[in-house]
Amino acid sequence: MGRFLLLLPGAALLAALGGSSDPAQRVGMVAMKFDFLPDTVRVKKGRPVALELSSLDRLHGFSVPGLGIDADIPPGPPTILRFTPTAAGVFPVHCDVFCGDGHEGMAGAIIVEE
Ligand SMILES: [Cu+2]
Repeated sequence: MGRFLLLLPGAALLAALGGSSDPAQRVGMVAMKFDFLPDTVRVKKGRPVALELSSLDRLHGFSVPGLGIDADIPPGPPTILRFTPTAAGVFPVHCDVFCGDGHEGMAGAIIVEE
C-alpha cells in the first residue's frame, strides 16, 4: 500500500488522499508590521485556491485589485479566502488599512501561473 502511493505523482497523491480530483491549492500569508510573509505566493490558473491569511499583531488589509479581492486580516483565527484565478499574471497585493509608519511599503504579490 505504502509502496503504491509512493509511485504516484504528487498531484495524484494529493487527489487520492483528499478524495477530490481538483483539490484547492492551499497557500498562506502572514501579515505583520510592515510585511507579508512570504511576500509572494504562486498558484495555478483555473484551480481553486484556499488562501489562509493571519495577522501577528493588528488589523491589516489585504487588497488585490487585479483579482477582485479586498479583505481584512484581523488578528486571531486565520481568514480563509477562496477564489479561482482565471488569468495568469502577477497581481500586486497591498495592505489598505493604515497600520503605522511603514504601511506604504507593506506589499506583496500573487503570481498566477499557466
Ligand atoms: Cu497597513
